[in-house]
Amino acid sequence: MKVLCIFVSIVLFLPTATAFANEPEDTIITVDSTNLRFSPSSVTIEEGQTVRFFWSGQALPHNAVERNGVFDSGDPQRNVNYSFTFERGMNGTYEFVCEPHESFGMIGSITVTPLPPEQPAEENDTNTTTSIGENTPFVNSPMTILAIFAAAVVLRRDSKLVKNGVLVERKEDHC
Ligand SMILES: [Cu+2]
Repeated sequence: MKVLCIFVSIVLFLPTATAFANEPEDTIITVDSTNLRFSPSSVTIEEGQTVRFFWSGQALPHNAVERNGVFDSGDPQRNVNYSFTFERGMNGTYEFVCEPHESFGMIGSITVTPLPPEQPAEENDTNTTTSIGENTPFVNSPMTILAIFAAAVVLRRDSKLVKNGVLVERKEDHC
């Protein structure tokens, strides 16, 4: 029961905690001072992250078109603010060009790395107590430590209930 309590608490806290801690800024690609290059011209992001093509007041109109049509900022313009999010499963390398200036080498690439596979909840059920300590990538997050602390509080509250012999069934409802 204790193990279940810890497990449920962590599962409830963790998704929001990690999403908050790792929430990425958009990766911005603009045009450099030569007017004929993307800057940066190659970026690496993770699945789920967003690339934003952003420039304003350019001397020349530009666009960003992925070679296979995965994204397309539209007609070349001096002011562009166009975002594209690479969803889970879209890992790979994407080459894009500025159509009017492709022949001048205005080409870029985006490498999207895969996220680790989503773990089914049952996997952790039996050895949650030991895996908390060993799972260092998660423990790094302050929010995770908070979640574990919250789990400990829940745990203490539950054992009090058991000690007093009060409403064991309500304890289960709680968890
Ligand atoms: Cu261009």
